[in-house]
Amino acid sequence: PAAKPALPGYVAWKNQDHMIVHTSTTIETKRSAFGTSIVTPSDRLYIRNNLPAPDASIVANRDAWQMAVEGVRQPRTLSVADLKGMGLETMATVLQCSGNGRGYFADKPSGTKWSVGAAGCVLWSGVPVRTVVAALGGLADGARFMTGTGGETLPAGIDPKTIMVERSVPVRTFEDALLAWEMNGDPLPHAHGGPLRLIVPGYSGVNNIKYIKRLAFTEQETEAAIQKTGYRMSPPGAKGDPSHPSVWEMDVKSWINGPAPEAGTVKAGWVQIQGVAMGGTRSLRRIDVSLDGGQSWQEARFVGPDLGRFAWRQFVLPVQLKPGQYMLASRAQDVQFNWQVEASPENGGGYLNSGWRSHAFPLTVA
Ligand code: MSS
Repeated sequence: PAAKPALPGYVAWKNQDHMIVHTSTTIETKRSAFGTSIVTPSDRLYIRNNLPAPDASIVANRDAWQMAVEGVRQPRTLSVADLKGMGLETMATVLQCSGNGRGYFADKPSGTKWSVGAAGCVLWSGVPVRTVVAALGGLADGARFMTGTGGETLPAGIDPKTIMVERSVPVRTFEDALLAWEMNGDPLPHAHGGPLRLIVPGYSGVNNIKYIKRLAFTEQETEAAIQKTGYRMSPPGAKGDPSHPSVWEMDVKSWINGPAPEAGTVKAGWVQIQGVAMGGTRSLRRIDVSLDGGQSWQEARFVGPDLGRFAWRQFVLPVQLKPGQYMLASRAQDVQFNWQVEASPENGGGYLNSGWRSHAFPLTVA
C-alpha cells in the first residue's frame, strides 16, 4: 500500500494513525477516532489553516503576546498576562470547520473534501470577552460587529485584505465569546492558535480566530476577502459576494461514529451504535438512530455529562443485529424542536453540510 502522507512538522505531535492528511494545512480526524468520552483528544483534533501558521517562536513567551482592543470606551493593548489577571472561565464548544461534510455534497464544490472529521468538542479556558469589554468601559457607540484579526505575518507586496484572516460576527456574540489560552488542559497549542484564540461559541470554525492580535467592535464588517467574498452561502457554482449570507451559526447536526465506520463490517450480536450530536447554538432534546437509511427511527440515549449548549453530546443505541446489510443514520432535534435536516442546501463553497442522509454509512453484519 502507498505510504500515508506524513503529518507536517508543526503538527508532528498529532497521532498519525487517527488523522487523514488532505494537505499540510487541512488535516481531519478519522471517523473511528473521536472516542466516546465527549472531549476530542488534542492529538486527534483536526487542523485547518488558511495561511501558513506564524513562527512557533510566538509561544516561547506566551504571557507577552499582545492584543489590541478597539471599539470600546477605553481602547487598550493587553498582554496575555493582563488578560489572565482579568478573569477566568472554562467552556466546552464544538469547533467545526465551515466546510465539514463538503465531501458529501452531490455538486462536488471545490475545496477540501472533508467528511465528518473537521470537527471536535474542545474544552477552552480563558477570559470572557464581556469581562474584558466591561473592564475597558463597555462597547463604543455604534458597534454592530465583533471583528477578530489573526496574528499571521503577511507576505510583503500583496494587498493584506486579499489574504489576511480577519472575520466579523454579529456584536451580540461577545456575550458568550472567550479569549482562550488553554485547550483540553494544556497551554493552547501553537497549531490551534496559541498563545491566544478567540472562541465564538456556536459559530463555525473560521470565526474562531487563532493567534488573535486585534479584537475590534466595529460599525462595519471587515473588508477582508475572507469575509467579503469568502465563507458566503452563494448559489451552487457561484462565487460569494456580500449579498449572500455569511457562514456564521452552525446548525443542529449529528452523525454515527461506530461501530466500524471505516471497515464497514461487524459480527452478528449485540452492538452499541454510537455517535455525536450538536445543537449549534441550542441544547439538544432528542436523538434518533435508523438502521435502514431513514425508513424507520428509534430514539437513542445521550451518554455522559451535558457540557452545555455549545458542546456536543455522545449518544448510544444498543441493538442486536442479525446478519445482513444496514444503513446507519442519525438525526438530532434541538430544544426548540428543530430537527436536523435530511439534506442541506447545495452551495458554491460547500459550507454547512448537516444533512443526515449524506452522513449515513453502510454496515455489513456477518
Ligand atoms: N485563524 C487564523 N488566525 N488563521 C486561520 O487560518 N483558520 C480558521 C480558524 N481560525 C484560521 C483561523 C478556520 S477556516 C478553521 S476551520 C479553524 O480556525 C480551524 O481551527 P483548528 O484549531 O482546528 O486548526 Mo474552516 O471554517
